[in-house]
Amino acid sequence: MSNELPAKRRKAGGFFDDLSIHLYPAALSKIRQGIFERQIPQNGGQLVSSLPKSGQILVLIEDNAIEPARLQQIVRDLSQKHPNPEATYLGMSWLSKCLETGQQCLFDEFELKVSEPKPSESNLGKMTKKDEHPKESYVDRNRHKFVCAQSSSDEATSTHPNKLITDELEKLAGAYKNSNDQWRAFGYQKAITSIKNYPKAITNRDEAAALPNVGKKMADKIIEIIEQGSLQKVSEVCNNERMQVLALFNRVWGAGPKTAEQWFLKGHRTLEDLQNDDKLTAHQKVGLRLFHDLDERMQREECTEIYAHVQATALEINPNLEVVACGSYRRGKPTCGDLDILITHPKLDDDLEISSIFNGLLNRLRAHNFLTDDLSIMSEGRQRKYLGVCKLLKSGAKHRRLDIIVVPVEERATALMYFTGSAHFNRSMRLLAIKMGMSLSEHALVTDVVRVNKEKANTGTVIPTPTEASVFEALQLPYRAPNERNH
Ligand code: TTP
Ligand code: MG
Repeated sequence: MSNELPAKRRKAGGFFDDLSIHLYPAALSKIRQGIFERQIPQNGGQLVSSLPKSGQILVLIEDNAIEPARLQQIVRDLSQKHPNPEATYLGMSWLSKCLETGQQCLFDEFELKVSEPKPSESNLGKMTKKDEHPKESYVDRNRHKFVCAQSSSDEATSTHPNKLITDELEKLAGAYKNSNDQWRAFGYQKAITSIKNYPKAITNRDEAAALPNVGKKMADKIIEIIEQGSLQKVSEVCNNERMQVLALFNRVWGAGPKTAEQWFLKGHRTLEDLQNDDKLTAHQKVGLRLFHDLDERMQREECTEIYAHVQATALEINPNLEVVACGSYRRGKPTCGDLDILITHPKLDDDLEISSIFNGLLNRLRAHNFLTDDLSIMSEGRQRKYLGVCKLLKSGAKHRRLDIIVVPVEERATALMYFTGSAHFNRSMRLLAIKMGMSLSEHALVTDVVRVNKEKANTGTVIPTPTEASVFEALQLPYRAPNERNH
């Protein structure tokens, strides 16, 4: 407790609730430090002034305007001088993003991994034109480790030798995610990935504890699963009323862990209770009304029928349209949560024409009574996007989520990449692009982006990427077909 600032300064229920945070002072300006020291407790977090030897702690390190090599050095030194298996190192930009968005953002892309020192470490950093040793940059040496550099079919995912262990741990990770306990969910997820990547069946505690991201307590759990076939903690955590209600509420389309928690705190316990809540958003009302249909993943064959209907309707507008079913469908999954359809044509460049195709298609689908509920209709840059619900025109058909996006041809490949996913694959590719001094979005791959305080100070130069293969090529990655992107 001696590490903690007075409890009275902490506000319960904020988005940093339950997080113990240490602000590492190196490279952190006094002004930013002052702001963060006020904001963390105001939003429920606990500031810890020195690094504890054990226990969960988020160590935030300034990653703003700091040389990547220096940042790596700081993380490495810290982890050696203050070894704590439960410490998570994040860039300070995670904190800025949380404060900006008013929510606890995912740790994923902000995590600062501890890498082994390498002989040419002075060459760490972004690969830019100014790089003096471009042939051996940090990114070059580490590119193969990025998820987007690997085929998902290469991964030992479904049949790895420790599946019993990861299945059990995944139940806990899921329960923590549903209850907005991001920290625990993140810790379990990292351990699960590490176990999945281990090629042999784990047989003893030391072997388990030697795995990256597996601490002593996690190793004990692994041994319990090996010896007992299951983990007592799973039933303790998952079988209580709160967790079961949160798991149910998380399945309502339009609700996430935060909303689920708020509903629980209001006293709601069942879907009927929610129906009487007059504070539901329009999306949540649709999610609730169509709960049983939208909660179920569709069989691929049903997706094919929905796709065929949208495609045929679009081709009535213009037979040259390219209509691609993306998302999990394009990645070849046997079941899909929704259907994501991308539309363009080889000359589509005029904003009026983009809108006309978009509106014309929606009007036709509405006239067929195929679209039953609109969730959002938006413009994102030059792209037009529809999120809604459809139902096949046959008896017994169920309501299904449908997303349609119409894009100009110059954004075709990056939009196709984004909309095909998976989300994890996309995150990894965006991160690699950033490390290479570029920026990747559904709109374009851009180079020479200058960032000041993580904000883009210039918009950079768009790299022409007419095909998906050209996006991979520009990032110096081997091409991966959609069914290899199921990470
Ligand atoms: P989704 O339809 O949400 O995902 P999916 O099609 O992969 O899976 P599901 O079967 O559950 O529908 O989104 C479509 C794509 O959009 C997704 O594959 C990748 C991209 N995407 C992101 O990159 N980040 C995100 O947070 C989301 C929600 C989607
Ligand atoms: Mg989808």
